[in-house]
Amino acid sequence: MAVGIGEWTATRELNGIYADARELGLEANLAELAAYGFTTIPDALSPELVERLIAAINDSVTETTGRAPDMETGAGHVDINFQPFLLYRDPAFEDALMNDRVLTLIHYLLGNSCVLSSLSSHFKGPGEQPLPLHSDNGNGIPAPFPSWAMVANCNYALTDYTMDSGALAIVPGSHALARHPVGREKNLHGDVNRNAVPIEVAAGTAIIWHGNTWHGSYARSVPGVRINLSMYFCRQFLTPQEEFTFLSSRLVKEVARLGGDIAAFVPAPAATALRQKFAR
Ligand SMILES: O=C(O)CCC(=O)C(=O)O
Repeated sequence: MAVGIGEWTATRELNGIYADARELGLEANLAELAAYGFTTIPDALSPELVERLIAAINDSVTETTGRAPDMETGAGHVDINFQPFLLYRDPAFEDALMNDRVLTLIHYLLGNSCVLSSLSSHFKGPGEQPLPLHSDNGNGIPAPFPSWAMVANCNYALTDYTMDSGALAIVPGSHALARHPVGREKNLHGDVNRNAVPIEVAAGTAIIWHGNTWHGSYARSVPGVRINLSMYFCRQFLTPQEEFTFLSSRLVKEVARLGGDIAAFVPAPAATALRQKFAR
């Protein structure tokens, strides 16, 4: 029988998060996160939202590489084309972010005060370069890592993941090692790390991991493209990576009110809306 979750003072914040997880049917996911450092939620995104996200990411790829993606062959887009700063590009990204099941697991890992660090895509065409295994505790977090997560990641598969198609790779249990991989431990080709496993899942699946967990992705050896949406979260005291997060919205509004140029400080739709508001 499941325990009745009380107003326990020793686990004050966890009580509500655990209750949410139970209500959303996520208790097995909590066990997987604790034991293996990662978990998956099949059908986390509807097929319609997957399509909207792919269209918005393809627009970004077209803009940054100068070529529209060829979904059938992937020609012209070799290896990974990293697409950063997607949050403000299209409302589809906000819809993907506001996912109850994903956010409950992220809160379990990072606490309710966590913040979104970045929203990006690893858009991958055929090629030979895998993304080497790493922990997301980059950016100056030295080993030994704490056992609790400083950062956490949700990787939405927007196309089917198989090893050949360039799936995510994870080393189960590596969160407990509390350090970065070194030397051949990083390898996903040649002298490979034999503890790495391909996460073979259908489009629409969310893969969530503890920031200590070693992961990377295989090279795509077949025609076509593999597309993900990567939502990276961090504890409140770390600096987020997304554009504009270091700015005070009140200050930007004040500059706009006084007729100053705010183009460099907010996304284009927000700049237009603010200009219209203060032109009245
Ligand atoms: O899906 C991928 O290609 C790798 C994702 C990754 O390494 C990351 O988001 O940190």
